[in-house]
Amino acid sequence: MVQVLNPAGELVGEPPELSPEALRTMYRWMVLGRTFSDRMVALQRQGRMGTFAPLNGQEAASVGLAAPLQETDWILGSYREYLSYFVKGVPLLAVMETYKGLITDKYPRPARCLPVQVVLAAQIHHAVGVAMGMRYEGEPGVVVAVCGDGATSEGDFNEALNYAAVFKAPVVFVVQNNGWAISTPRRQQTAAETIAARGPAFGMPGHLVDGNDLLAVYRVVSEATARARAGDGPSLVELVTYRLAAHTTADDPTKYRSPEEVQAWEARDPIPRFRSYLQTAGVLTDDDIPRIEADVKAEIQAAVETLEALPPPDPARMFDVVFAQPTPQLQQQRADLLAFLHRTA
Ligand SMILES: Cc1ncc(C[n+]2csc(CCOP(=O)(O)OP(=O)(O)O)c2C)c(N)n1
Repeated sequence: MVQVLNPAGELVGEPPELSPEALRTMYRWMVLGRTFSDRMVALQRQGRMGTFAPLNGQEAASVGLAAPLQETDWILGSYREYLSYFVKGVPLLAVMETYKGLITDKYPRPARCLPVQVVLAAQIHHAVGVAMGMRYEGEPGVVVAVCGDGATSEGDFNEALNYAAVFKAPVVFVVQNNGWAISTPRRQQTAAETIAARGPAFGMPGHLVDGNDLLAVYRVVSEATARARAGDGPSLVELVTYRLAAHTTADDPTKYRSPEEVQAWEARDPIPRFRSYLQTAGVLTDDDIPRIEADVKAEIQAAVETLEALPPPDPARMFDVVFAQPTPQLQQQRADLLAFLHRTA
């Protein structure tokens, strides 16, 4: 398993070359991810947000897989990848709108992220499609396709990896192995020793990485994207991490896992690990820590205020964003809804 920092934050491997500024920025992203996740859960509990998937515990994985990317690269992820999306340039508001059940138009094209996917592993196929499209168009860039351990059992995941390896698509497949797929433990997902071990069977390298070690994730994803960029084909990267919170706000994890298991992973929390390393290295001062915390809270608060000041959505719009050319059935449904709203106004 690739590791650069041990759980105590001590250097045990070769760190990637990063400036103090870049290290501080990545720390800030991790804190923002945790704070955002907690705030979204609180908003949901207050009836101000829809069902939400917290990412607590997966901040190193989420930041480390996105931070090495270039502007021309894409990330296609699931409902738990929003922190990677923020790093890539998607605004907080786009994700908040999505989880509130609104149709968002706030994904900036230069961020190169497709809207978060809920259908497990569907984004893995799309990622290979985007990568092949870029190759045909002669565009630079690689695609990072992200999913959970549960999604690796989908046919889509396996078909996409097979195709990508055969055609040397410029893709990096990243699996956030957070131990659980709702209540299904990782050991019931595959009889393979590791998910990474399945890479060579598809004809691509497989890397097993400590997903709670930001520097290890950064280094391995950098190497895998460099390989894809050079035309040498895809890689499979397994990030071993843990979902410290519930699957979603609709889940109660105490029904299927022990407090001891959770406590053992809390001791491997990625944020204190990285913070301790940065403090020892003199990159983060005692003043920086509360300043960053206050700063991310203010950024999130501003986004919440913008979200809650938005005018109510136009109900007809949901029919307009399905197809470029709406089908007759959709047009009929749209007309029926508008007539109903008019009658009952
Ligand atoms: C095709 C499909 N089947 C089932 C579901 C229901 N479902 C939503 S999340 C989930 C578990 C996914 O686990 P994993 O891939 O490990 O990702 P995690 O939620 O742990 O990040 C399931 C079964 C779905 N969204 N899509």
